[in-house]
Amino acid sequence: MKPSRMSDGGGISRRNVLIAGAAAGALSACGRADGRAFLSSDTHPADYPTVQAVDEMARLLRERTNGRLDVKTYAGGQLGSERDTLEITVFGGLDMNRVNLAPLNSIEPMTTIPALPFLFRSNNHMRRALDSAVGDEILESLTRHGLIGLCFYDSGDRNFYNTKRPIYTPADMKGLKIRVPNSDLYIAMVKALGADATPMSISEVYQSLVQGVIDGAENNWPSYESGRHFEVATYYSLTQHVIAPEVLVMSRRRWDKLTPEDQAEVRKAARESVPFMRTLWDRRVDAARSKLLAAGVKVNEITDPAAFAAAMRPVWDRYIVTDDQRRIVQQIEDMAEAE
Ligand code: GTR
Repeated sequence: MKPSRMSDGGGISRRNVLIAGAAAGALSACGRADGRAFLSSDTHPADYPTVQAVDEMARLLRERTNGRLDVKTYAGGQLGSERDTLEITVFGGLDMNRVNLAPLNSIEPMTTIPALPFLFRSNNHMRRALDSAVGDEILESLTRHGLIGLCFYDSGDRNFYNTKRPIYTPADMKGLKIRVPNSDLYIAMVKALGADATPMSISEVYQSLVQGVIDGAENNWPSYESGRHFEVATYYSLTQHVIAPEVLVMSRRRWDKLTPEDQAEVRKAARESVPFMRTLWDRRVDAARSKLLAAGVKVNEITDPAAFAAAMRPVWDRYIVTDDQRRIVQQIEDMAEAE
């Protein structure tokens, strides 16, 4: 496999070194007797389910270790984009990071699996698959890149939204400039529908929509709402093309310094924050949807989901190339959606 930008330790920008320095300063300021709270990053605001779930994990850790283990999250993208903060996490400037799988796609092929278009048949199917050995194997694949995969969180289904028109068929996508996360897989998905793909960090999307640099993007209801993208891009079309999860990772450098007992505590608390997150997530999706419908967002179902699936299918062949990937994809497809 090609060495990744992150795992080979190359390409770390001066800006990231500065951020890491600031992060380390913040860490020592936390001042625990035995060291410090784990410092974590999240692009979402403090009230978002991913941030709340890591807060719940922190609460469990404090409770079980008498406050010896703790997590402090810097929310709202304060420490930088997902791609930049992941790089910092790999070399140990940050202890933990909650990101989507998209920015990991370029470093580890196994992470592209859950981001394949129309792979999961429902949110339930995604939850079942990732709760099984399949999920463990994908998390484990991160270890060779300097990251410990602790757990997956929900991210619901992603839908296209834009400033121009409702999307009913793949032909309606033609010529639209669509923002995607920094992932070749996402670029290929959007191109397969005949649109232009513009990768950028989510923090730049609102301004880019206002300025007309892009016509639209794709995301779940809660991100469409919390980033205020709906104020500008008022057409939200329910393509549900991807149900890729979020992931919580820890820096392997920090992990290796923990005792096996503390590692077990961290894993356990992370896993136990998952059902908590799912409850918050379901509520948040409902709340975001109701709020945006009331705000006048123009929502539409797509005419023929199979047409979108067929147009995006070549992406599978391009990104599913190893035997391990094929085996996992097959296991997911064979899995029933519910017990
Ligand atoms: C959100 C996800 C973020 C980020 C964002 C994006 O759904 O929660 O972690 O990946 O999408 O599109 O950049």
